[in-house]
Amino acid sequence: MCVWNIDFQFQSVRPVELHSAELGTCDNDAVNSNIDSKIDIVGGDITKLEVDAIVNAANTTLLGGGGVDGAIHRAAGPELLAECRTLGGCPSGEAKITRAYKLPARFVIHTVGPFWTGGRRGEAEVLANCYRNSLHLAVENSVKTIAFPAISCGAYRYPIIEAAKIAIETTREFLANNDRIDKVIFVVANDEIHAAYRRAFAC
Ligand code: AR6
Repeated sequence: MCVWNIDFQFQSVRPVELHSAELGTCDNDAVNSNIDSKIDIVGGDITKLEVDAIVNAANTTLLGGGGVDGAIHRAAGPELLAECRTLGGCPSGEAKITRAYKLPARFVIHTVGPFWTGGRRGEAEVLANCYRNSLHLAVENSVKTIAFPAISCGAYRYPIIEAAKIAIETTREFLANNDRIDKVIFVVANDEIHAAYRRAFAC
């Protein structure tokens, strides 16, 4: 049995009421407990995090948008858009990396989640690829600490419980096969998403 304490720091420019951390238990073995010690779930604004890389839930143009994409571009400044213009867009499920300019992070990894259309168009695989490809790109760039927003859970309308399962499962699988990432932080923007991640994390 493994036990963990979900690390819960709340820092947000738009405060949302979130419940305090809970102690969870699961029936997984010691292998999972080592992997899970590298995963944190925190509430707040991803643009504030001092990590090696933050992940952007972008669109295929990589030229900015609303939601977390808009927040990242606003906080990073216009040089981010200038670098994104050189990248030629990004297909869904893939990832591209840029510098982070005025952000406290060193890099932004831009990935494009699937737009939810009912689940029969490979949305789950595309979403899993976002996490996988972002983590691979992180390793290629010597990133040790990385923060993800809830990709596709806003404008792209992915069901949150399913998306949280994919985020946690894909990340665990990656960390089980690769020891070059020290910390993966899932940044949750509200109570509903926090609850979904907490549930997915509890096996
Ligand atoms: N920090 C952390 N999470 C955030 C922040 C923030 N500052 N702002 C929003 N979220 P969304 P998507 C959460 O819509 O569904 C854009 O226009 C938000 O509450 O940003 O993948 C792109 O250009 C939600 O839980 O991304 C695309 O066109 C999560 O981030 C499209 O939206 C993702 O919501 C992508 O849609």
